[in-house]
Amino acid sequence: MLTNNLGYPRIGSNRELKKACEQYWSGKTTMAQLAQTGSEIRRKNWELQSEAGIDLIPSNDFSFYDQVLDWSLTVGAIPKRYHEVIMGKSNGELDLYFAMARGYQKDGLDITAMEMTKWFDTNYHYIVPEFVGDQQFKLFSTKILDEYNESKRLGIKTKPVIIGPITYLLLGKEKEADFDRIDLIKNLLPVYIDVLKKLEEQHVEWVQFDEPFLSLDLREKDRAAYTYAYSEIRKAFPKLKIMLATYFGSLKDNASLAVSLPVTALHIDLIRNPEQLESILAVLPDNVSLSVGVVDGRNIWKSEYQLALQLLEVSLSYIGNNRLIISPSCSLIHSPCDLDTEDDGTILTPLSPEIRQWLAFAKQKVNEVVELKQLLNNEKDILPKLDENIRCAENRRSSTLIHKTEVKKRVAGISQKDENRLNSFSVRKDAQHKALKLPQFPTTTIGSFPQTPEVRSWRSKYKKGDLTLAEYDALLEKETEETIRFQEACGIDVLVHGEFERNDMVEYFGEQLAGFAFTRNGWVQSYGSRCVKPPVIYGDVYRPTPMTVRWAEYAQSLSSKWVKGMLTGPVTILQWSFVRNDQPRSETCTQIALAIRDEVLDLENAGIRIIQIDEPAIREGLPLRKADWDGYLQWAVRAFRISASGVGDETQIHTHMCYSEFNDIIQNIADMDADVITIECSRSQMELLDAFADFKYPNEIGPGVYDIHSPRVPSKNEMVRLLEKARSVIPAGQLWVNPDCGLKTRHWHETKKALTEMVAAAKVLREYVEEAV
Ligand code: THG
Ligand code: ZN
Repeated sequence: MLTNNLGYPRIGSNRELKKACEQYWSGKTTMAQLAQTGSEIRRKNWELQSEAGIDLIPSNDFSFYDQVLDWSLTVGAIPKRYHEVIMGKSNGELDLYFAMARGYQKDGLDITAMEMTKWFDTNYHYIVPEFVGDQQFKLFSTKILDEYNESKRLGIKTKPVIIGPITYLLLGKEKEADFDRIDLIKNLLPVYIDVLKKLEEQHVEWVQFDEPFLSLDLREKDRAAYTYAYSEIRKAFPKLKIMLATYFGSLKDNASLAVSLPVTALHIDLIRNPEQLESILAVLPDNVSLSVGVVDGRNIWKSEYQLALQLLEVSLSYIGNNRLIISPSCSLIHSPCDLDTEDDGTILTPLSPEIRQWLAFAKQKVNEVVELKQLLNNEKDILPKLDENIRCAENRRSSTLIHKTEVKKRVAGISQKDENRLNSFSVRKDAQHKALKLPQFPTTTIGSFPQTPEVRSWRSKYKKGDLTLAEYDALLEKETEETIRFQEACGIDVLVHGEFERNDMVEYFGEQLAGFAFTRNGWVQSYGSRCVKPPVIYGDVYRPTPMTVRWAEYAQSLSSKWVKGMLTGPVTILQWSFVRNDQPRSETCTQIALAIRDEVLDLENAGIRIIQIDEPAIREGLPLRKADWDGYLQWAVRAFRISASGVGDETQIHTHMCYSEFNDIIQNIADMDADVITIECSRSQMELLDAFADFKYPNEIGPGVYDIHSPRVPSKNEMVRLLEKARSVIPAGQLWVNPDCGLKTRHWHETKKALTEMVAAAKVLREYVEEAV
C-alpha cells in the first residue's frame, strides 16, 4: 500500500511566490533571487511531504506562473510572436516564459499575452496553448528534469508530474482554421518520449500523467488518440511506472478506455464521484494499481475517516494491499496551504475554534492520507486519531452553528410567485422608461472604480486598528463623492458609487452574511501571482442586516442622477466560496438567493431604482459533462430569479457577466430575465453579440465597448465603430453603452480618459439615430 500526492500548493504558506514574482516583474529583484525563492518553496514542500510519510511525492508541480504554460515551454509550443523576446537576452527562458504569460512591452516590442481560461470547473486559470496546423514540437525547457534532479539532491526521490498528451492538446486552441489539434498527437509524442528518456536516464521510477479529460465528454477520435499515445509510450518504456491521473469527475463512458490503457496505476476521484469505485474495481486489470482519491483536494473540510475507510476497505477487498494507493482526490493547489498559519501569534484568525476543528488545508490533508494508511494497517497508537476524527465529525453534525430552522423553512416555502417578476419585460420596460427617463444608448459602468494603493492602505490600517471606523468611513465617503462628481462631469447617465469599501466582492458579502466564516491566510492561487481567499460557507445562510444600503443611499444622496445599487449574485457567491459538503450546492445557493433578495428589497425601499446583481461565474459553474447541464442551469437560474424578483416593475434589474461564450446557454441567460445585461465582448470585436442577435434576445443589453483588462485607452471612434457593429445586430432601443468589466484594477488617469471617450461615442450614436428618425 502506498501513499501518494498529486500536487502541492506552490504559492508558499505566506504567499512568498506571489511576492517574489511581483518584485521580479517590477525590476526590484534579480532572476537569481526569484529562482532562490522557487527552490526554497520546493524544498519545503518536498520535505513536508516526505516527513509526513508520503511515498509518491510530486515534482514539477511547482510553477512560477502556470503548469500548462510550463508544459508548453517543455514541448516547445512557443507562438512565433515571442521568438524575438529571447534574442540576446540574459534571462532568456524566464523572460520568454513571463512574456507568454503576461505580454511584453519593452525594447520597442509590444507583444500580447497568451489567453487564459478556467481550469475545468475550478477558480484556477491556465494559459491556453496555441497551435497552428503545421505545429512542430521539440524539447525546449528542461524544468521537469531540473526539478527531479533537485529533489534527488535533497535525498527525496520524486514522481514528476506531466500533463498528459491528450489533455495537453485538448486544453489548447487552434489558431488557424482547418485542422483538429488532436491530430497533432503524432508530432507531439516524440517530445514526450524524449522527456521520458531523459527522466529514465536519471533513474526515475514513477511518473504521473494528468489526464482529467478522461472524466469529460470525449469524441471517438480523442479516445483513439488516448489508445495510440499510451501504447506508444508503453512500447518505448516497458518498465516505467506510469500513474494515469483523472479527477474532477467520473470516468463513466470512458471507464473501459481508461482501464484499457497500459499504465501501472489509475487514479480516480472518489470525492466527486464515490459511486464510480465499484464499477472501476470490477473492470480493473489485475496488473493495474488503483489510486483512490479519498481526501478532498479542493475543499477545506477535514476528511471523515469512517467514510474514507469504507471506500478503502472495499478497494482492499477487490485488489488487495499491493495494488492500493491512497491519495487526495486531485492536486492540492486548490486548497489553502496550512491551517496552522491561521494563528501566527500576531493577527488573530477570524476562525472560531469550533469551526477550525472541522477544517484541513493542504498540509493537514497530506497527514490525513498517511493516517488513513495507518488506520487501514491497524498500526499501533493510531486509534486515538480515529477517535478524534470521529469526535470532530460528530461535533460538526450536531453543532448549533449550522442549522437554522427559520432558514430551512423559508427555503421550503418559496413559491412560484417569488421566482417571477410581477409583469413581463415588455410591461416593465415601459414602466422603467417612464420612471427613469434615460436617453437612448444610456451610458454606465460595471460598478467598481480604481482601487488605488491609497484605498487599500486605508482598509489595511482600519483592519489593524490604525484608523478608527469613523476615520475610515470619512475617507471612503470622500473617495465616493469624488467618484460621483467625476461621473457627473463626464456625462455618464447611470452612476455607481465605486465600491471603495469592498475588498474581493465575494469576501465582502460573505463577511456580512450569517453562515460564512473567514480565514486570515487561506489563500488559493487564481492565476499567476494572483490569489483569492474564498470564504467558508459552513452553515445555513441568511442576512442579519443590510449590507450595501448605507453606501448606495449615501451615493444617491449626492446626485440627482440615478445611482445603481451593486450586488453579487447567489451563483457567483457560491461558486467562489468553499461550500458545505453536508447538503447539495443548490440548497446553499437558494439560501444565498434569499439573502440577496432581502438586500435588493432594502435597496428598493431606500430609493435605489436600478440594482445590478452580478453573475460573472454563472457560466463557469456549468458541470463538466453536458448531461448534467440542465440540472445545474435550472437551480442556478432559479436562484438568480429569486434574488431579483421581489421588486416592482419600475425598478430596473441589471446583471453583468464576464468570460462570455454565451452561445450554449443563451436561453438560460434570457430565462434569468434581468432587464439589462452587460457583457464582456470588446476583445472579440462584438462577435459575442451574435449569440444574442441570433436568439433575438428580448431584454436590454450593454455589450462592453472597451477592454478594461488592458491599460490601453480606446478612442471615441473605435467605440463608435463597435457600437455601430452592435447596432447592426441589436435594435438601437435595446442597447446600453459601458466598459466590459469593473474598473478596480485600472488607474484613474486611464479610467477618466477612457470613460470620457466612451460618453462621447454614445453621443455620436445618439445624433445619428435621431437624424435617422
Ligand atoms: N473574485 C473571486 N474569484 C475570482 C475573481 C474575483 N475568480 C475569477 C477572477 N475574478 C479571477 N481574477 C482575479 C483578479 C484579481 C485578483 C484575484 C483574482 C487579485 N487578488 C489579490 C492579489 O493576489 O494580490 C488579492 C486579493 C485582494 O487584494 O483583495 O488581485 O474577483 N473570488
Ligand atoms: Zn466582468
